[in-house]
Amino acid sequence: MGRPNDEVAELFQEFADLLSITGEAAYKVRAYEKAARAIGGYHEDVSALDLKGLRQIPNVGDAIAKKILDYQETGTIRQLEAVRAKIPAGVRALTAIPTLGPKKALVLYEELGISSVDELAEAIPAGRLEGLKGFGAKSEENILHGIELMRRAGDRVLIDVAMGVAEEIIAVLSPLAGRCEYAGSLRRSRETIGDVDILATADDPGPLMAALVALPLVAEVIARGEKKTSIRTVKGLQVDLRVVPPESYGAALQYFTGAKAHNVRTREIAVRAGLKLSEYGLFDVESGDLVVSRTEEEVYERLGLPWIPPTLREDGGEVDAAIKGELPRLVQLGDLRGDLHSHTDLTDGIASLEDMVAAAAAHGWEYFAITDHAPNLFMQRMTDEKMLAQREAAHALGERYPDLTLLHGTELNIDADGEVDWPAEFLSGFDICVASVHSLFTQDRATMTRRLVRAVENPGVHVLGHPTARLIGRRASVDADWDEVFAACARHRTVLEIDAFPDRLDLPADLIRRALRHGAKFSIDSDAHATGHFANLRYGVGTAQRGWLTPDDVVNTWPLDRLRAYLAGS
Ligand code: DGT
Ligand code: CA
Ligand code: CA
Ligand code: ZN
Repeated sequence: MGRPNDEVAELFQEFADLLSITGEAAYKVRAYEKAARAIGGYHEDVSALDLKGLRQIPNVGDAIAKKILDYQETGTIRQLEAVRAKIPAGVRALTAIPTLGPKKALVLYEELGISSVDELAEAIPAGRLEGLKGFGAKSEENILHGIELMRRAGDRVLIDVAMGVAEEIIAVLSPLAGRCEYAGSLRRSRETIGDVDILATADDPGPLMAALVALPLVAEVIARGEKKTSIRTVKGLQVDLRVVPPESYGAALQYFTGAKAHNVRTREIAVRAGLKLSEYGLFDVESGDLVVSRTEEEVYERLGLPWIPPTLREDGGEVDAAIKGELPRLVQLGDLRGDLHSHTDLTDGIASLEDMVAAAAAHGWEYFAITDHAPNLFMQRMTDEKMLAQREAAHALGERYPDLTLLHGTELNIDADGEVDWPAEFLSGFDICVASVHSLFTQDRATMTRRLVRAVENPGVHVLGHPTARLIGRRASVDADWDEVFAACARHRTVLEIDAFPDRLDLPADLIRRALRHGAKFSIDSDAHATGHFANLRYGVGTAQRGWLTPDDVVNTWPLDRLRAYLAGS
């Protein structure tokens, strides 16, 4: 995805948000939101398209295309600037608080002059909202809880944002460096990233540091030195660049990959062997001589360990497993043969069935499931007729791709009691059914557990989609007795999804490990709503690795026959 597309998408999303705050008609707001998503997911660089080219983008008509031309010429959109002048940025930030919509944000601003999240967080306990129309005690409590959730996510960013920054920097620095890689939490594939750590080798660090601070994405140079330079990007993300001599690269990479707790364990092993491990190398304590440090493999080997994959380095038993020679052969991106969850523009996707299938074929998948939303997600307006027509179209389309098996499926909605949209007979017409929670996220644990288990037990349900329903930094995970849910999954051969969307990564890694102990199986799915979303699978794989999964645990690494046989037993 090109950066200009992201930038333009962000402008239209902001425009939509501001229009909804000013009370603009919902259909108009939605039109801009849809356009924003379509632009973000479009394969061509929008900053290089003319009016005709822009009109080719789904959901982009004349009016929106002209606004993009305006952006190409001026770097902004006139109409957006006009509403920006009326609504302070902090008011828009209020709408990011879960449960606080645009109408309420405007009331808070107009009645109380509140124009930031911090002001609101102070105003509620001070009683300033009392008597304000539309704000009861319950809604105040919900707002405070929402603010808490946002703050806990803190200044950390989602992994795809950090990855985009890291890759852009590495692309520029690589030609000037011997080696250049990202380390830290990004290399460990944590779900959120505090800052980006980049490590490079060079005999003279000067040119690398100069290239970093000269990048257009740099908003501020925090510190500039010989060994380390730190910058802050225009979006507020910190990047630390460390440059080391080639001969200490392995030790430095090991050190700066972390996690801290893993480093403590490896350092203890070194100490017991009469060695000292630091970011500069592995040294003999007595003589002070450098033992090794050029590669990570050498460092681990000298400690008597096999190389440990970064995604396991959290002091979660990986060092003991390494000592015993019991590290898992982790699932890799290249092991995946297909994708079991995707959407088209029949519901909330932005690409047509034809485009999604063409992209899946180009990706080299052996099988690919289209799983548009089922009718109970009312805003998607699905009907039996539309679904059956799509199935026909998919079958016809499948003929064109002899190497790809198209699976026609759906994403069902798990209702309050664990029932799904259609009866068994209709479900049996699908090749695959994903079932997910899309409503009533706050049921108590016992009710939610019963609800999920019921869905898992349904013979027509093959995959439990984004099982915790969390949205990172925006919505907490549902509360359930997960051991009961996972045991049911293993018993009924219902696959647990690892949804690869960067704001979901659901199941999370800790629950994956728990589910693994119950013998459950997993699928790493893109949940793609655009052709560009297949790229997110790398984060799903990273999460699966953090859950210690091997290819055998992940059903979409299996040949289709094996997958079908497993699902048939559910
Ligand atoms: P983040 O940035 O919060 O997402 O997480 P990390 O793990 O990237 O943490 P960061 O950026 O503070 O440091 C990068 C790595 O450097 C960290 O994973 C381990 C290593 N490191 C940093 N400070 C220390 C330390 O005081 N002791 C040890 N043993 N390692 C450290
Ligand atoms: Ca970091
Ligand atoms: Ca750092
Ligand atoms: Zn869903």
